[in-house]
Order: sequence, then structure tokens, then C-alpha cells
Amino acid sequence: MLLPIITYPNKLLKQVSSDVALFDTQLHAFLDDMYATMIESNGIGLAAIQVAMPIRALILCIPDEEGNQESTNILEIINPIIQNPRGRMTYQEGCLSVPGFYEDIERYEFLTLRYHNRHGVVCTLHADDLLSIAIQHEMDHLEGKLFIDRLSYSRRKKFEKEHKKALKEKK
Ligand code: QAP
Ligand code: CO
Repeated sequence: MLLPIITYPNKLLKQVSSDVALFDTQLHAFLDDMYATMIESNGIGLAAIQVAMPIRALILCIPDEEGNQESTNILEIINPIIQNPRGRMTYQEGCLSVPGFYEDIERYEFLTLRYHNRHGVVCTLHADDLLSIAIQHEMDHLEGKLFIDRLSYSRRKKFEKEHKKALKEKK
């Protein structure tokens, strides 16, 4: 089932999400819906709050070297904790909740992630490059934060101006 994606400036995106306690069939069905929704929208990452569910769950599907998004590469990450973040890198980010806007954001290049999979099993993952960036982007959503919240004052002002104009042209 496809779910509607909430877009900026919807206030729901500011909500802090809560830990997942039950790793049941209802959660599995929701994760499957998130995956279908993300693929349909040409996304590589989606947090539960983007489809109005304030739980600490996110999915990622990073394209391989050829740019193919294999369904076997899907990561379902629940109640994540970042350990040992290091290095810095800049990447031009976008977000399904801020469609049509892309900005350079600096984040950690490497990190270790502790999380639960859909069955509640504790997993560890070592991430670098785009996977590391995507994890940090999606984990910001769990805190009610968007990538545009990380822009400098002047770049944010420029974004708001362009966003206002884009909304007007859509109507
Ligand atoms: C988050 O973003 C991300 O504006 C995932 O028109 C972004 O999937 C992680 C998308 C960059 C790491 C690096 C955005 C699709 C998808 C749009 C996305 C759009 C269509 C964004
Ligand atoms: Co996003």
C-alpha cells in the first residue's frame, strides 16, 4: 500500500519520534508500505515520520556502482544509535519531504550504527560515504529535523524565498 508523503512546512515533520517496542506483523506491514512508497517516489531513504508515523524507524536503499537500486540492498533500521562518528564530508542532499530542493550539507564521513532489525535483533553496521550521509539525514528526521534546518542563516533565507516562489507557481 502506498502512503502519502508529508512535505515541508507540515508541522508533523518537527515531531520527535518514539522508540519502537513491538516487532510484530503490523510493524512489518508498515515497513513494506514504506518501501513501496519510497521506490514509487524515486527515493533512497525514508523515515517513518515522513509518512506521518512518529516511530524511530527508517529505511534505506542505496544504489550500487551501476546506479541500480537492488531490493536486496534494503536496510530497515529501528531505534538506531550512532557510535564513533568521524571524518567530515559534504554532499548535495535532497529529501522526499522537500521535493525539488538540493543543498550542500556537511556531515560525518564514517560511523558505526547500532540498531534493531524488523525482528528486534540488535545489529551493527559500519557505514561510510553516501550510506553514512543517508543514515544521518534519516536520523535527523527522528529528531524532527530536516536538512534545511542545517543551512546557515543566509542560505536558509534564500531557501525560504525560493520555496515560497515554488509553492506559488504550483498553485
Ligand atoms: C535522503 O533522499 C538523502 O527532491 C534521501 O524531487 C539524500 O531519497 C540521503 C527525492 C541525499 C543521502 C543523500 C528528492 C526524489 C529523493 C526530490 C531522497 C525529488 C525526488 C530524496
Ligand atoms: Co529526508
